[in-house]
Amino acid sequence: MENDATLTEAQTKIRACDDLAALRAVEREYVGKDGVVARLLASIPTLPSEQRREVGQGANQLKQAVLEAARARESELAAAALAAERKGAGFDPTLPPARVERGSLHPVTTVMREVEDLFQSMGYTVLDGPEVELDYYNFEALNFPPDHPAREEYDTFWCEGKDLLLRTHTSPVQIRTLEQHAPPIRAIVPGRVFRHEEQDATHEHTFTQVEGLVVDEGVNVGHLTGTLKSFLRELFQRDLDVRLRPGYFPFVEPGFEFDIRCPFCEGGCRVCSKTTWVEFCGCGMVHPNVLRAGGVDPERYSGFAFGFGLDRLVMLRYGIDDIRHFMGGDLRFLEQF
Ligand code: FA5
Repeated sequence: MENDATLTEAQTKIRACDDLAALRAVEREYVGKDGVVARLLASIPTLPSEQRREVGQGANQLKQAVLEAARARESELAAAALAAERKGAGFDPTLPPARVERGSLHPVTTVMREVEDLFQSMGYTVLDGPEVELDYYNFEALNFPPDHPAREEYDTFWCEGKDLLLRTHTSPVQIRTLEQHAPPIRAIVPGRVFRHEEQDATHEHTFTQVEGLVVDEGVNVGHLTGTLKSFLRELFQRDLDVRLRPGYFPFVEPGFEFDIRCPFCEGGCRVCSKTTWVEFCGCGMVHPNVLRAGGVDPERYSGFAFGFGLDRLVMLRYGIDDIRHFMGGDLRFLEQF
């Protein structure tokens, strides 16, 4: 009963408000920190226990009703303000709308999508894997036993507990893919990787790699080089000279470094450090131990894998001289794409 009278009083005051500031003041008076409702709730502990429940419920109902009335008045005020603005001389419906700023795709995203499209057109599936990875997938199942010196080449960000880490490459998804899919497998895995490295013009602590994995009967090195050459031809729209050098990665045997002839020069430039060759990726034939770790019989199946750094490819593509631009957040850089 008492609350009914309070509510009627509040509703009258609310309806009388002509602007938002007045409305907020009435709201505070009733439902604010020291308002009517707060005082009602604070009185509960002093009441006889049989009255407490009723008073509590009453206070909450009062609060809801006041808030509802305030919202309704707020809508009325907003509608009235709009109507007034439209009537006034200041409103010109023929003016163009305010310009909406539109962003653009990051160059790494653009090239990533192109790479995905190219591989999909060659029958590859695009897969994904976790960025926070287990030691098992990042190293052990890839044939890096504990304390193997090759682990040192991947300056790892460890999570607490030593079993979890930020993946240092996309290769752990090789094992995850072998575990989940039976051959024939033809997949690429683009994704972010992390290394605790000194940053410079070509090294970031967070960068993007694209892993490739093909496993089937009778796969050989010719398939590996043919695939990478076709991919690069499509990407650069011309044939580039390539070369294979021996390279060591515990999860491939034999392992190679795959270089491409510098797309920018003939006699040597800054991009290729005057050598005319640019390192493109690490690759090789999937090691039998890796196939076994993924539950695939190496007597029957063979495969190739490669992993390239997408950021460096994007740098080559657009002639970008410093990898740090990618995550620098400088709009003068980003707006050029
Ligand atoms: C690897 O990460 C192997 N997982 C690649 C691989 C896959 C080999 C499958 C065999 C089979 P590597 O550490 O060389 O290899 O890195 C591969 C590419 O990532 C490099 O060629 C380079 O383009 C890029 N990369 C490496 N470190 C950085 C860095 N700090 N910043 C930017 N790009 C980097």
